[in-house]
Amino acid sequence: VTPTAADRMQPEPWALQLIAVPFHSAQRAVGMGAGPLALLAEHDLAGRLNARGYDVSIVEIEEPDLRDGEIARTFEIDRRIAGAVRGAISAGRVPVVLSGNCNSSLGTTAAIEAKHLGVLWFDAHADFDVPDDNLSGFFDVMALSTLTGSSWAALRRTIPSFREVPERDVVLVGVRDLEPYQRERLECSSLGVAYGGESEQGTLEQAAIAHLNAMAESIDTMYVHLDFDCLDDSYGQANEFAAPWGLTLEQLARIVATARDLRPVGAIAFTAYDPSFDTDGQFAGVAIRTIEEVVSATVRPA
Ligand SMILES: [Mn+2]
Repeated sequence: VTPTAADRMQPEPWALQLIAVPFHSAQRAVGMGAGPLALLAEHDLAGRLNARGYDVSIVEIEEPDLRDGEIARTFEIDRRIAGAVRGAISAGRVPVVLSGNCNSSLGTTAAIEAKHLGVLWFDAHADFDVPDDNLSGFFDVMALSTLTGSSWAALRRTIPSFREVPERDVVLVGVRDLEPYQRERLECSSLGVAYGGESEQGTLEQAAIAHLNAMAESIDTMYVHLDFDCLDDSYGQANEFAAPWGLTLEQLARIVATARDLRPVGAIAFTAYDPSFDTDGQFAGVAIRTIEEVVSATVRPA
């Protein structure tokens, strides 16, 4: 597969479009929904990227009608994300989504121009529940199963040009905080999984790279999705679900660089930073560094 589609869509690869999606369970600025706003307003993310040579523009997704139900609002947010991502791409900017929740991936991937899109997804969790086995009632635990076509069939198709990504075209890295039913669902799937966890510390990176190499055969463009809780909790607490035995920044940088060398990156997302669990502000600095490293590994300034 030749990576021409993405070459065409990145005429000015130093121009970024930050797309703020400040929602948690479709509520604005609540919990993880406050993360994108804090990174932009309090930690000057745009200024930091500017200083690295990027031309940065920011848009924020507006809050949907609060009279609608949570799930209706969630899909409306995703339809709006798809519009913002499409706008960024036609303006020659690489979309960088800052989202409270991981379901932003549904809108973002819908708008990426690619014949065969692959997904590199970093997360401590699988986000792979389906409505029939989910116990938490937390919609976002179904983000990846919706993206891969196992959940919410009618609603996901309301996102313009949404396409299901085949499970074999997804590499999930750092997943480790799993209920037994969730681990079983992963093991029965075709996702390329590089598990985190104590006994996987020595093999995680190798496994991720092997899965990436296999996935590259069938895709032409990559979407990179990073839930901040993929990182080891020694960096601080990204959100209420932070877990030990996660990725180091060095591992993350090497995996992302491998991905970039294999296929062009069409869009990037950073999700799930909850400032209310980062009481000393330690994780905010880590989040900014993570974004700087992943962006500079994937989007090269001129
Ligand atoms: Mn997640």
